This record gives sequence, C-alpha cells and structure tokens, in this order.
Amino acid sequence: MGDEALTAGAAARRLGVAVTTLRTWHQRYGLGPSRHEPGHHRRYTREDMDRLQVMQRLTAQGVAPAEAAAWARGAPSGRVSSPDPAPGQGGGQVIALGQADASARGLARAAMRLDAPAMRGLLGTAVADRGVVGAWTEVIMPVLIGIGERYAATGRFIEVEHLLSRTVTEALAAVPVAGSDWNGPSSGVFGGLGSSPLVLLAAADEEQHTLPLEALGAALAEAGVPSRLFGARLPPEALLDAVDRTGPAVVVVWSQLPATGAVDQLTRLRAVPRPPVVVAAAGPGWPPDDLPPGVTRLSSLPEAARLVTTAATSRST
Ligand code: B12
Repeated sequence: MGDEALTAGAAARRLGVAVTTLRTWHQRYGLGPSRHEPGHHRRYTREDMDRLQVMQRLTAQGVAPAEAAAWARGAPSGRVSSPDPAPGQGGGQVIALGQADASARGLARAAMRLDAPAMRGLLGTAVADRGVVGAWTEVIMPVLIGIGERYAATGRFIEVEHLLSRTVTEALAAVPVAGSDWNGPSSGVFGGLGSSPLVLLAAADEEQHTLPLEALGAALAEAGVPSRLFGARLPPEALLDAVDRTGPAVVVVWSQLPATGAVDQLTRLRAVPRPPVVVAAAGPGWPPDDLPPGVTRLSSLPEAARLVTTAATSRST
C-alpha cells in the first residue's frame, strides 16, 4: 500500500467486508482510521489495515469481537502473533493472486472464509461498477484461477470452489436483459429480440464447467441480447433437438477439459437441416488447431460477447 491511505469503502473492498462492519469496529472497538487531513474524512493507513486484517481473520475464526479487537490493537506492524485458529476454520489460508486488484483480493478472502454474503456484495458491486466483462476478467477470473491452482497444489478447498462457483452463478444470473422484460440469461421466458432468444449456450457432453458460459450469457444480457443457457453436461442428442426446435442463429458450446472436447459434437451441429449461422467452440478443452470446417473458435469473453451480439442482432433485423 506504500504511503497510500484508504477511504472506508476502499478499505472494506480490500478486506472483503461491508462498510457497516468497518464502522462498527471503529465505533465499538476503536479500530478506526488514523490519518487525518483537514477537510477530508479520516483514512485508513497501512498500520490501520494491518490491525483490521487481524480483526477480520480472528472474528472469522470465531474469536469474540472484543477479544479479537484487543489482539488487533496490539498489531501495529502486521507481524503480531494471534491465537491459533479454531479447528476447522482454515485460518491464515490465502489464495495467491499475483498482481490482481483490491476487489479480487477481497473476493478471494471472502471465499476462503466461506462468507457467501460478503462474496455476493463484492460480486454485485463489481458487476455494477465494471460491467460483466470487467467483473469477470478483473475480479472473478483471477480468483477462479487462483483457487484452481490452490486445489491442484493441495487437493483441498473444494468447498471454497463450490461456494464461490455458486455465488458467481447467482451474481451472473441476476443481470437483467437490457431494454427488455426478459429475465436474464438463465430464464426461459421469451421476449426481447423477436419472440425467442436466437442464442443458445451449452456445455459439451459431460462438461461440468459452466461459469464462462454464464459470464457470456450475462454479458449478452447487458448488451440487450437474450440467450438460452443450458446447464452442465448437455448430451449431444439433446443439443441437436434444442437446435431443431428453436432454430437459433448462434450456438456456443463450452469445453473446459480435453476429455469433453470431442469435435463431432460441433460437426453434427453444422449438418442439421437449418444450421445456425454461427457454431462456435469456446474453452480450452477443444483441440488447439483442429476444429471442423465452418466452426468459429472463441478465445475470450470480450471477443465472444462482440461476435455473438453482432450475429444475433443481424439475424433479428
Ligand atoms: C470452478 C471450477 C470447477 C467447478 C465448476 C462449476 C461451474 N458451475 O462451472 C466444479 C466443482 C464443478 C469443477 C469440477 C471439476 N474440475 Co474444475 N475447476 C474450476 C475452476 C476453479 C474454474 C473454472 C472456470 O470457470 N474457468 C474459466 C476461466 C476462469 O479459466 P480458463 O478457462 O483457464 O480461462 C481461459 C480461457 O478459457 C479464456 N476464457 C475465460 N473466460 C472465458 C469466457 C468465454 C466466453 C470465452 C470464449 C473464453 C474465456 O480466457 C482464459 C485465458 O486463456 C478451474 C480453474 C481454472 N483455471 O479454470 C478448475 C479446473 C478447470 N478443474 C479441474 C478439474 C480437474 C476438475 C474435475 C475433474 C475435478 C474432479 N476430480 O472431479 C471436475 C471436472 C468434471 C467434469 N467432467 O467437468 C482442473 C482441470 C485440469 C485440466 N486441465 O485437466 C482445473 C484447471 C483446476 C486445477 N488447476 O486442477 N470445477
């Protein structure tokens, strides 16, 4: 943090707690901001943040707030010792995030504490402030990749991954379709562009990873483009039936793992009587340089949102 001093909002984001929690800690336990510049609200210095981190960690471990505050007040440099974490609390565990920004760090901390309300708050703020693409690439993706690495290194924290995934799903599903009474990417209600969504988003056969597709559905919703988002592991026959019944302009199939990236799923989509204008393969599970003719590869969320919006909008006009 250097000499930088933080407002209450910035301090709360960095810690992954609500601003009201910081106020309570200030008023009841004396853990307030100490830097004062005339004409400005007080700011949290690095030493204040060290104390707050101790407070946050101990309260998350079940230590009573007054006791936690006493430990925290004895922590001027962040090198303070603290009581052992309560059994099962995983105290002191962190997700390594490299250069990720403060909101991503706050989300990672809230995820490791299994604090779903704090995660919801941070995700809601990130989507509102940065839009879906910004929230996904700057805040959500770094934390997902970090927790994936943590899992690979330790075989642990599957519970963190599941709760984080669940809250990300909730935040993305809550994005309404702009300019429409259609209810968002996971809704089946028709409306918006024409009478039925022209975009179909599906996970490949046996593929359980769906969050990037959910991000795409939310980014499209934000751009006013409704989509039908199927959940995990859509069998290829069911996908063909859905295409046959709804005649979409665009079908995006997500494969995260090479084991689910069999390209015949894509070939068959091109061979239906009324093929979609765009059949797209998205995700790292597809072969790197061997897609069937006529299949478009999508490599990032901004690219996918742009291309799908263009294809769906030109078909609807
Ligand atoms: C969340 C998660 C889960 C959740 C998924 C929940 C859900 N609703 O999606 C659950 C718990 C279900 C799960 C299950 C499993 N998982 Co998992 N999971 C993850 C995690 C943490 C995030 C997945 C994700 O959303 N990635 C998307 C972004 C964040 O990452 P990315 O794909 O690398 O992003 C690149 C591109 O895809 C692109 N991109 C990013 N976003 C978007 C969006 C669009 C639209 C586009 C076009 C591109 C794009 O940009 C990035 C840079 O190139 C990853 C870690 C990781 N690094 O991905 C592990 C990970 C993918 N899982 C892994 C594993 C091993 C599994 C399981 C096999 C575990 C098990 N033993 O059961 C099962 C898979 C079962 C199956 N058949 O699918 C491994 C895969 C290793 C490998 N390469 O083979 C990973 C990498 C974790 C790890 N490091 O070990 N998982």
